[in-house]
Amino acid sequence: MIEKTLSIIKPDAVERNLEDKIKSFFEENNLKISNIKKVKISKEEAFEFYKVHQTKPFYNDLCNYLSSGPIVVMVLEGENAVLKNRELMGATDPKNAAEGTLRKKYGLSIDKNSVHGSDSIDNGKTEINFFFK
Ligand code: IDP
Ligand code: MG
Repeated sequence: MIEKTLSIIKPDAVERNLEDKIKSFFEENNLKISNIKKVKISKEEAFEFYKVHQTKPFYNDLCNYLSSGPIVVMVLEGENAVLKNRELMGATDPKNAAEGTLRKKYGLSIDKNSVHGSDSIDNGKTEINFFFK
């Protein structure tokens, strides 16, 4: 099934100029970038975006981090895009990410793990709508 999912290139990766490499990696793996923009969000917006994590001990740091610098938000489209993107990203903690995944290649730590990806079709819709109204 052709799906859409939201991908974010997080501040650590934008700062290291990894934008083009990450975009090419998605395209080489048959995920089309159908919408893209670079933005800087406020801490309040980060709180809203990550509200599913509001009870977690790392919520405040996570929201500080996502709002700390420019990010690139993208809609990825393709066959099984949600799961495909999760596979290309790798595990949340780069230490556990499989060889060849984005987080293995570029992630610095569990918080500076370079990319975000929606974890379900429904959350993908909500997240796409958050950035591309
Ligand atoms: P995901 O990004 O792989 O979907 P989630 O569990 O949804 O992982 O967590 C969202 C983000 O919160 C992660 O990408 C990571 O940056 C951060 N995070 C998750 N778990 C921890 C933790 O235990 N300590 C610090 N940051 C965390
Ligand atoms: Mg998640």
